[in-house]
Amino acid sequence: MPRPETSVRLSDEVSSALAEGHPVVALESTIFSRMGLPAPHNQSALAACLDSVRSGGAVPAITAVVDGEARVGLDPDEHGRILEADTKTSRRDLGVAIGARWPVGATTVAASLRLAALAGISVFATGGIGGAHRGWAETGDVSADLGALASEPVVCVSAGAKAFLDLGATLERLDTLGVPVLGWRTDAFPAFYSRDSGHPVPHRVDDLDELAAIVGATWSLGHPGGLLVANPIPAEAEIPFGEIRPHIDEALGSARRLGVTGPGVTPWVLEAIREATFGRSVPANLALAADNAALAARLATVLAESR
Ligand code: PSU
Ligand code: MN
Repeated sequence: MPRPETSVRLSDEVSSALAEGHPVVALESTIFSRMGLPAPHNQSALAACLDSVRSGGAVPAITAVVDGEARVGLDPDEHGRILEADTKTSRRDLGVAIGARWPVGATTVAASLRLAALAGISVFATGGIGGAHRGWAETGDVSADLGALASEPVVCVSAGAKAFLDLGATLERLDTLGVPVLGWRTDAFPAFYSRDSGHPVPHRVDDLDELAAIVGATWSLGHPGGLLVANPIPAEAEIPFGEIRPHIDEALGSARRLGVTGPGVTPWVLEAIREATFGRSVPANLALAADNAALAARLATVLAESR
């Protein structure tokens, strides 16, 4: 069967920014949905990320499926659709979401990287990527985010990976897949709420021009996929790993006992951590997401200038 033309709808703002060579930063939508953060914090996170991208001089492009249409860049009156969304859409689900005309599909990192690549956007920001879950050797639960990073030519800025993963195995898998992992002003791979997971990053970068040069050099060598920029949570918002780790262990233990598996694990564990930290995990989550969006905007600006 002949493949039909790719159809991803870009907002007017995103489409003119790209045409004029202005910096654009793609954002996912799962973290802004009810599955990422409870209301009203999801709305605050969305506002903070949009604001960070704009303050950094770039145009934000939220990715999602809305009324069966793949979208890059949403109008403000559509933001409510994302905040209310309860259908997680990974890269494998995109064709289903469009073909079966889902009302709303909140895109994960994997799906967002695909839509960003189709739109021609080269910088993306999120909170933390998915990766190899603890016990992945038995369950096989390794996020499609990793495969997408390996094949979609987009730089992903994140605060490392989700804190409750097997971060050592996640880094090993990124190595196997050939994804460059760059620690932004850090030697340690961050663990979302915490600046140091205990695992080193393969490379540290301290300077924005150098970061842009590394991205340029990587792509000039024909690297088919993306790069991961690991940006630790701002120090003032951090919950140290030693402090959050027992809560993570507890949350994962109860998820297992209750039979929560697969894509359901993340929303469930995030909520359990929020309760265990008396809500402290929420401002931490907001701070790191906004900081990633700000760094992504600065990188997109330097990359746009160098083109
Ligand atoms: N990290 C968070 N909250 C989230 C996610 C990550 O703190 O909601 C989402 C992102 O959209 C990420 C997805 O791409 O979870 C990965 O899910 P899975 O492990 O099911 O692939
Ligand atoms: Mn999974």
